Amino acid sequence: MSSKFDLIITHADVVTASDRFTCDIGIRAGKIAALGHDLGSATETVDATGLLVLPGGVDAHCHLDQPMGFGLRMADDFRSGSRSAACGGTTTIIPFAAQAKGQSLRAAVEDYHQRAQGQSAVDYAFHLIVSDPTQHVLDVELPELISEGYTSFKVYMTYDDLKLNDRQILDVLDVARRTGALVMVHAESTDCIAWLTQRLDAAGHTAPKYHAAARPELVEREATHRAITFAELVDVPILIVHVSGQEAIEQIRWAQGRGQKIFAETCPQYLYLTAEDLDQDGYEGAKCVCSPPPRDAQNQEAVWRALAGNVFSVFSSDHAPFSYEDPQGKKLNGKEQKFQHIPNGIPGLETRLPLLFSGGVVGGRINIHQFVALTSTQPAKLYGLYPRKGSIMVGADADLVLWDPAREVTIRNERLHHNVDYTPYEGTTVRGWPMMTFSRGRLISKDFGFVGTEGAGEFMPCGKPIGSI
Ligand code: DUC
Ligand code: ZN
Ligand code: ZN
Repeated sequence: MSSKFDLIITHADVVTASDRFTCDIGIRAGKIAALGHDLGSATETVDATGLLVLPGGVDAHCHLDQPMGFGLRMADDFRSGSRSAACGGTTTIIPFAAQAKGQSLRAAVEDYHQRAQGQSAVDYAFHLIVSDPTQHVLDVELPELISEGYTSFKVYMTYDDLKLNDRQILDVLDVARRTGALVMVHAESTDCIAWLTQRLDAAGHTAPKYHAAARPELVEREATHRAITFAELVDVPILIVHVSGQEAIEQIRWAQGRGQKIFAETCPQYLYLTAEDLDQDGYEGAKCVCSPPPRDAQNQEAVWRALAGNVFSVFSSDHAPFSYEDPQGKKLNGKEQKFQHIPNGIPGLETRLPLLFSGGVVGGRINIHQFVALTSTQPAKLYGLYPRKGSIMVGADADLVLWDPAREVTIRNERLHHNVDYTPYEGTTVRGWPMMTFSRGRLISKDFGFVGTEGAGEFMPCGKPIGSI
């Protein structure tokens, strides 16, 4: 093999989940081929002086072009979503192939592949959403799909079109125990939400701010505890997604303290938004409607503390893109909706890394290795993509971010690359931004601009999870 590299990144201040060292990075055929000094010649050289070099971000919870029903449409497909990811320093996305009730899981996966095929600028894998665990799904489809590389799936404890009952959750957990797959749980108590929603509606409390009142912390706490109990009963690890605050964290800490393998994820909205953001003039609060809802400043601090204390393994965006001025989005059918009919979700693929870096690393709450672990290494491990993704080592994909830790940026939607007409973080100033992003050695974003190729991203089957708390 010739010693010539396709690309050498020189003076790289490399930061991984465990190490920091300075070297040159030699890249050949999309892989990291050498880490060292005086690597010889290359077709192209990039000088990384003054920048950190991080493994590309892995956003393990985002929704793109997910079939919705109810006249709703996600604003981002794989093209715009992956563009936005690239410009935010994320080189791997894991959205969801969602089974509709009555649909075969296999059909949902095939449909989702068609939506992704030839569209994504970054590499991608799929989680499954299991909404209809028939005997055939449990005995045949799910085990087959797991063996083909769809090794994680989400179950919902709320949302009428997606939720499973307790018995169904146990059955699905049992498949995970037998196959080694990882179940992600959306933990909110559906009956409590329905009961509260009815009372609020009857009292005429229908504005966006009542979304938070319909889903108080105890709703999340109860479901989190129930999910943990089910996992103990079945004897299987689970991952609780989008944890919003103190009460759910207490349940997770308790279970982890007892030696149970309970993994957890949180998201930028629980660090930067509060329920007050739902209480803006007019209907503007709809822009921040997501579930679980943002809480308050004390809960934000609780989430920061839990990040620092390694209660969380994963930091994802939960990008669920619905435009504000869209009759298929937040203003469904062209009208301001009662809170219970506002589509849940906010955009966040592009702002995930800067928000955590700025508040966490610059803010002195987590160290830089925790930042890399939460945003790249641990999701890659838990979802079976490591070591191809999630680290900087010889043989890994050359997915790299050249990160300027001093760059101050005021977030403006007009500078983002998603297809959503707002960002909930408009006007927020952060420090730290990805200045160059490489996907398998190809430059895909530079100086706030997308320079990649839609369709160059590849689908990756996932292996079994590796991870510890
Ligand atoms: N909540 C979810 O459960 N999924 C998508 C977005 C949201 O807010
Ligand atoms: Zn969810
Ligand atoms: Zn989600």
